[in-house]
Amino acid sequence: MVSDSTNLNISFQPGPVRVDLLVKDSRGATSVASVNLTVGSSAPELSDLMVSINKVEDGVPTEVTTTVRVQDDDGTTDTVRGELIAGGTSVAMYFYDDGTNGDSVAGDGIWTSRFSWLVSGGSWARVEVWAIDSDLVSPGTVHTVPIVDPNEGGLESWVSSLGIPLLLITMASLTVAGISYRRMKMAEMAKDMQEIESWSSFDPREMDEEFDSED
Ligand SMILES: [Ca+2]
Repeated sequence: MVSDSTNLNISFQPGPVRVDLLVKDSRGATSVASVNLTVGSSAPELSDLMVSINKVEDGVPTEVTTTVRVQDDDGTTDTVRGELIAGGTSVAMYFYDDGTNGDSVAGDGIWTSRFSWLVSGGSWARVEVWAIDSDLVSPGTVHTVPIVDPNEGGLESWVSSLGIPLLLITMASLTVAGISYRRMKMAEMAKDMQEIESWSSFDPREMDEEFDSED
């Protein structure tokens, strides 16, 4: 006996369920009816897919931890799987929520996959994860990670390998331009000074001599 009211809200675990209805009238006569139901699993939902790295180097084995939160109302999700796809190849990912294989807390709904990634080719590594609850599969959730060339190492190293020398070259050429401008100015000033000096070297006695000779 679960209820004697006309309305009833009750949750069943997945599987076959039989509901018996007993009706008794005022004279005590009874009648029984039964309904058989099969209760399906609630569909699991995934959220908060997180990858421990924000880029991966091409051809360099990298230990990566991937976590995903699984919301399953009846708690019957038993399998969380994924795929790591990069450069046209696919690697199966296995997730755990039992406190092993990198999973920090058992049974907290955070499922973890930790293994060494080795990707080559292409510019993106794609992680797709889904949960399986008996015959139900959740929609996949996807995360992408850029693949970088280990020799270049992304934008920051581009800035330091090319950007900073470029900046130094620019500064150096501006300095050279500044120096030649100043040299030019100095040369002009020197010329002016020579001219002024030539005026000051004017000897009035020469004029006197000239006057004298004319006399
Ligand atoms: Ca966990």
